[in-house]
Amino acid sequence: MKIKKQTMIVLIGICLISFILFAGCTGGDQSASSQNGKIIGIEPGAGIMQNTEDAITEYGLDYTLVASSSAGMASELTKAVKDGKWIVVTGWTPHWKFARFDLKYLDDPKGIYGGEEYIGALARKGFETDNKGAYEILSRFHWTADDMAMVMLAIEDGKSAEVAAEEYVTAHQDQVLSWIGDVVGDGSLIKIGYVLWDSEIASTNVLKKVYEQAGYKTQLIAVDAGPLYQSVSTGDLDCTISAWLPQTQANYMNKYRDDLVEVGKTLEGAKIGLVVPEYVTISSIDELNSNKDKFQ
Ligand code: PBE
Repeated sequence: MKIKKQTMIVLIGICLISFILFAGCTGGDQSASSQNGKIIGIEPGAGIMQNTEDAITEYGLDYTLVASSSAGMASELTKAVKDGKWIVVTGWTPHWKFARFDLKYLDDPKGIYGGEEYIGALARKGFETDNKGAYEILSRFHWTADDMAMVMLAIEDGKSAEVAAEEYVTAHQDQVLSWIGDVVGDGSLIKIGYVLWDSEIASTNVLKKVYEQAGYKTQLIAVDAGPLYQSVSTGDLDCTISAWLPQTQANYMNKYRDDLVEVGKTLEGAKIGLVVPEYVTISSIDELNSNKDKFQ
């Protein structure tokens, strides 16, 4: 009887342990198959992050947007491409990644990411009257995606932003002089705000060189997109050429439009969206859910 009792206890124990293990395994399996896919993003304040949250809602994506930075996203992409792994990132053009890797945008049938974007120049109210010459240069600053790509690639190849911008300005004096026109700077300080996106690091450093050639002093101030719009609207910053519109930063623009000046377009034909390597065999955001296991 005694032995039987012990055997019973052992048997019940084994059953219990097996049950716990089995349930654990099944639970584990369930969570693996219901695990969200990952979209590699950049810093939370960027317009493209808001657009991507909207895309997740509108398309009902079983994906988590992972916050990172412009540089972090690029290094994740570089790693994945090296290993031939599937990856989806928040991407934009102009950007050197399209020159470095074979990439494509996923179709966006709902149009969440807008169509063609432009990069705008914004100024504080009063900048034009306080510093007419500097405002005029800003209003004439206009170049192409290819121009910008030259500077971005030079930086990506290892040059400092300052040197890459200097070389661009030296090699494109006709263009630079067309921006400067007959403005003779009075040595005053222009405070230029920007966000540390590769595209804006390139453009803002060029603008800085142009202002310096025209006879101004400059200060570059790197901030997130939200504080950037806010600081231009309060007048703490004179200007910026980091505005992606009409869609990317619509949230910020809607909030601050009345308190700042839209000076003009510095570049047309920009684009944002979800970007994957060419070897990823889907072509639309609609196909992300059925392939989420490959994007984990
Ligand atoms: N970007 C690059 C920015 C603008 C430039 C697309 C990351 C954004 O606000 O999302």
